[in-house]
This record gives sequence, structure tokens and C-alpha cells, in this order.
Amino acid sequence: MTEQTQRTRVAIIGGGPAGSLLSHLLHRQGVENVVLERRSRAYVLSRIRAGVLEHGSVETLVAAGLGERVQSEGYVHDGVFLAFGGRRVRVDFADLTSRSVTIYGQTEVQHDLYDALDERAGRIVFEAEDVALHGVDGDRPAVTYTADGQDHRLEAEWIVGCDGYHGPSRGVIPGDVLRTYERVYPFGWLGILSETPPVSEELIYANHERGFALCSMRNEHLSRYYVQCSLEDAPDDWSDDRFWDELTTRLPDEVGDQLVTGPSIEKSIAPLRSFVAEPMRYGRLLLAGDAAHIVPPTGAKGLNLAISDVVYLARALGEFAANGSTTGLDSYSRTALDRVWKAVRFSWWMTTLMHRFPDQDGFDRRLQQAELSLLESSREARASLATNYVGLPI
Ligand code: FAS
Ligand code: PHB
Repeated sequence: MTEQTQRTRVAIIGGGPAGSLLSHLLHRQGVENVVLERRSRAYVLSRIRAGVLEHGSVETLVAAGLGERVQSEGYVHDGVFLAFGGRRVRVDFADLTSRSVTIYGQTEVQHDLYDALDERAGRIVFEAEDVALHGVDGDRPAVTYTADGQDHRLEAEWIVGCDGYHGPSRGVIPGDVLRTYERVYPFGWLGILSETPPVSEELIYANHERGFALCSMRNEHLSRYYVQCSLEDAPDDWSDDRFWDELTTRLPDEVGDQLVTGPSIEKSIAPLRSFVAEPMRYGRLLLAGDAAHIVPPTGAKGLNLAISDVVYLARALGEFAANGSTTGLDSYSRTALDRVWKAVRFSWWMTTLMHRFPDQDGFDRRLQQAELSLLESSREARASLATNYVGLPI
């Protein structure tokens, strides 16, 4: 079978939020690019993931001409609640940071990105299989793949791995160059979607002796709830009744009494890990998003880090396309990792603060209670949480 060869300036592996946003931002700078996505469009759009957009992420989408729906359908939140000891403490973003977050599902972000890609007739290959990277340590890198039974070779100036944690890009970096840092948490999150009105107008992060719980939403008719669960659990181990009973138990009575329950329309368990791969560049290969880092969802940072990586990368690739300068590309890994590690720290801190660890002893428990009490009594402590939650500057 003959191999079809194409050329472009930037080959993007992965058509999730990182890859499709990068494609959009490059197109706006006149930088030609092609996206190779392993799954079908429908499959990518079916994934239920993040729900919170940082202030800077919304600004990025608006500036890129992708802000219409997020501004009209997203829910601006000026605070979150921490629940512990049978009570709630509000962290007031508006008062403490003059900024906010927007509740807008990652699925909707993905819809907006694909709609924009359609409008500009962007080049994305869905169901691209056997994606392999070649020559990333030279100046003529290429990606091979098969699609519709045809072998393809895509030659590019740069290859960007936006292929998530399990994609092939990171593995191309030699073992004596790649450094990885990891923390695996001894529990998971069981999440459900239900067509019920959210129990609270703002998110509630609950620390309870039986484990963590989170009350979130997608809109006023669609709630998103999570409870910490064992890694031994499977979604089928949790009937809806068991889920609602456990969630109610972990919430303060004043909240649990208001909870409207109903059948789950989606139920899944996500493991929690902190993971960072360094460097985020090797030769002509650049990594962005989950391909380079994973955070536990406690800090609502995963999607937002993918967006900030892509903002840095689009700027650097645009500079190279315009005048051949590699200044931005040479500093990309350092710039991105500086923000990544601050989000990794915050996500680790929120996870450690709010969850019940199996090996936790009395000392650990008292530390959690002291930290929560400090957040209740200290405006400065709440300001630190708020500053990180709404998003550090990009
Ligand atoms: P993604 O994983 O979204 O996209 C990578 C894309 O690459 C995928 O479409 C994949 O099909 C494609 N790909 C993989 N291998 C390929 C190959 N060989 N060839 C071509 N394409 C390939 N973040 C939050 O902030 N809050 C949350 O609540 C939250 N919940 C999550 C729940 C789950 C189950 C998961 C897995 C993640 C969650 N995240 C959450 C994090 C998530 O939102 C990611 O941070 C975000 O999707 C990152 O986007 P990408 O980097 O584009 O990676
Ligand atoms: C969600 O709505 O899915 C969500 C919100 C906040 C988080 C994690 C997930 O920290």
C-alpha cells in the first residue's frame, strides 16, 4: 500500500481540549496545522470531565473568539464552600481576589472548539490509528498514521503531543532525558450526573470522617456530584440509593436536607494522581496538557492547565512562524512548568486537606482540622486558597 505524504507547519497529536484549542490559536495566527485524533468526534464529545474554568481560561476563550456560549450559558461563581464539622465556610473570590470562575463543562468547551474548527474548515483526522512519531531530534520530524485503511506520513516543522496521559508522545523522549514525578492517591472519585437541581448555588467541597464529597453542577437542571471511594470499587458497586445516602451523610445537615435525588445518567470512577513529566520539549517535540501532567481534580486544574500550556505554546509557535525566532520555544518548558508546579502543589494541598487517607492517624486528622479552622478564622488563609482556585496569571 503506498504511503500518502503531506506537509504542514505543526502536527498536533490529540484532538481533546489542548489539541483543538492549539489548532484554533495557531490558525488565528495563520500557522498551518493538522490535528490527528485517535477517537471519533462523537466519542471525544461523549466524555464527561471537567466543570470549572479559571478566570484566565475564560479570558483566553473570549479573546480567541470562542466566548459566545461560555459567556451566555456558563455560570459565573464568586465563591465556593468548604464543609466540615457539620458546617460550611464560604471562600469569597470576589472579595478576596476580585476574580471569579465559570462553571461550564469541558464537553461544552469541546463542542465550541469543534464547531470553530468546522467553521474554518480546519484539518483534523478522526480515528487516526497507529500514530507514530519520527525524527523529533532532527529538523524534519514526521508523524505516520493510518486512516480509512490508508497509510499516511505527515511531515512538519514541529510536533505537539496533546495526546493525554496515555498517548505516545511522551514516550518518545529518551529515558535519560525524561524526568517524571508522581504521587498516586489511595482512593478514587465516584462521580454521577443527575437531572436534578443542584443542592447549592456554589460548589461545596466537603471533608467528612467517612471521606470527601463534592457538590457541583452543569446547569440549574443538571447536577454533578462526587464521593471519595475505594480504588477497589467499581461503579456497579454503587447503586444510586447507596450513592445518595453516602453523599447526604458527608454533607452538613442543612445541605443534606435540601438534596434533591434522582436517577444517575452517568456514573464513573476516576483514579487520582499527581504527575509531571519534564522537560515539556525535546527537539522538535513539544508536550501540552495531560500528555505532560496530571492533577487530582480537587483543585479543578486539569483542563485549565491544558489551556495555559496551549496559550504559551501558540505564542511561541506563532513567533517562530512569523520571524524564525525560537526564543519562546526555548523557554516554553520552563515557563509552562513554573505554572504547572504551582497548580500541582495547590491540587495536592486541596486533596490532602479534604480527603480521608486510609493510613491517616490522629495527628494527621488534627492537622486537617487545624488547617480548616485556620481557613475559617483567617482571611489571609482564604485569600491564598481563592488566589489559586480562580487561577494564577497566565
Ligand atoms: P485529553 O486526554 O482530554 O485529550 C487527549 C486526546 O488525545 C484524546 O482525545 C485522545 O483520544 C487523544 N489520543 C490519545 N492517544 C492518541 C493517539 N495515539 N493518537 C491520536 N490521538 C490520541 N479536570 C478538571 O479540571 N476537573 C475535573 O473534574 C476533571 N475530571 C476528569 C475526569 C476524568 C475521567 C479524566 C480522565 C480527566 C479529568 N480531568 C478533570 C482532567 C481533564 O479535564 C484533562 O485535564 C483535560 O482533558 C486535558 O486535556 P488534554 O490535554 O487535551 O487531554
Ligand atoms: C466538576 O464539576 O466536574 C468539578 C468541579 C470542581 C472540581 C472537580 C470537578 O474540583
